[in-house]
Amino acid sequence: MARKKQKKAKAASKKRARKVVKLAARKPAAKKANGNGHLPRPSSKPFGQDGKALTGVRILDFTHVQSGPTCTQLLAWMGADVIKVERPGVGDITRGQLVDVKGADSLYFTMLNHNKRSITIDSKHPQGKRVLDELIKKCDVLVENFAPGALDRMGLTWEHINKLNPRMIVASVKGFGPGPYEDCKVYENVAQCAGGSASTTGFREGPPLVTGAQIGDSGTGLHLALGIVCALYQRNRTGRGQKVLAAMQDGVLNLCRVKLRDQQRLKAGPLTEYSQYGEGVAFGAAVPRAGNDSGGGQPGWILKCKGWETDPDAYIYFITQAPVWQAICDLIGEPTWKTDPEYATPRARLPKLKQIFGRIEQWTMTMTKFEVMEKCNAVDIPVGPILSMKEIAEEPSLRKTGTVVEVDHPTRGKYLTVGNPIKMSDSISEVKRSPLLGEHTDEILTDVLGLKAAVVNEIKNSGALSAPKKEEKAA
Ligand code: CAO
Repeated sequence: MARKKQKKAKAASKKRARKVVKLAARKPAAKKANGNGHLPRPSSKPFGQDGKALTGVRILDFTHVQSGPTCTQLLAWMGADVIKVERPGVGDITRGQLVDVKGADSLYFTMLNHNKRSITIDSKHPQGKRVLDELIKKCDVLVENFAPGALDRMGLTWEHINKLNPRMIVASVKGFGPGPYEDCKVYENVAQCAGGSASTTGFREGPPLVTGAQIGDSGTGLHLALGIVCALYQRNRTGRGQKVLAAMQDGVLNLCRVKLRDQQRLKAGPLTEYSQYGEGVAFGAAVPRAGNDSGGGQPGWILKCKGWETDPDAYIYFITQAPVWQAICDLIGEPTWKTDPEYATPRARLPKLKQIFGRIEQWTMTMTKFEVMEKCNAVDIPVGPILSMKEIAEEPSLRKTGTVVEVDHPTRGKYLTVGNPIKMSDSISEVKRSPLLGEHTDEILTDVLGLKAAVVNEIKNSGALSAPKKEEKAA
């Protein structure tokens, strides 16, 4: 009986083994375009030499000013063919804003529109509409950040686009999502204020502050770029496009989520990591401005360094992280604080943060911010030197990684820009100059739409690609 059982078990295990062998021997999936479970065989080309992440994706870029262009610039760096549609004669309004070199596109424009092609089309001209319809059929994504309703007024409703090209993704930045403010025009600082950033930035005693980081515009552009890439991925499975919306208020709020966290924590008592707690100032109904307090559980503050009297950036952000408290005490010459119950634990230090940072500042003021950084990093104390834009522009390591790049431009000459901050080992970005207004109009009509020279001329003669003449404008 036992032998019979043994035999049976042996046979079963043999069967299992055969099964495993069979699975392992299965041929690798044939090279298919894409899709779940059908990944192509790993490329045999060296990393960085098999196209870019978004090679083959074509974007119809209707963006202007900052939020939308940030998004499409990122997609262009990732390899998408971005066709920027601009109003004839005028173009993106930023071409002529904050001009520093007369007659040349501004840095505002050039630094937000790298690696794109430009075509001028009057989107309200019947012939211009026809060209746009053809481009919609040839593109994968339409990105826009017009005022609410403007795209519809051009006749480019979702229904119209979806009918022409059901695979097209229509991505928009708007100031607000659906609701009471959905029709409002919005700029950067409006979004910072409406998204909760301004009310939580600045000092308690002062007014709300906007930040230098363009979290409303560039932040929302980043959100939209992620939405587009996800929609492209989903399209691999569903075969259809979709609408993608990134509202600036939502984007800012997403970046301020720690403040909504604190709003809810208020119910449980004062926010002990805010220096206001240590100063004995009562909390109100809403999250207060926290000055330079750290947003996390590690108390921090900005401290003066040597030269602060004349250099507005001779400061350092100092974090009194609990695991390195002993090292901090040794560095600043307060070794007794390591064991003194008044200072030894994070809880005991909370009500005394102002005094403690005052003492640390006496020490940081004896050195430059870079010397403080060197001393602190040697013992794992996290600190952040306040770097000026001048220092950042001159920093060799940022030039080396391509985060700060020098670009040549035919009308303005050489200028510095911020390159792609996302580094990928198999999709390497090169920063190409921004296009001149309408620089690629002919190229796009012939290469992308395949139009013959005679047809291109006919469209040109119709006035759909050029600025209306003065008398037409006046009429
Ligand atoms: N051909 C013909 N007309 C064109 C055109 C083209 N190629 N490109 C744009 N236009 C027209 C639009 O159709 C619109 O006309 P209508 O109002 O008659 O429909 C007109 O130009 C103006 O567009 P707009 O309203 O978008 O531009 P604006 O300067 O008045 O407003 C902004 C700018 C940014 C406030 C608004 O676009 C907006 O709120 N966008 C959404 C939020 C956003 O992205 N804000 C960030 C801006 S960066 O700080």
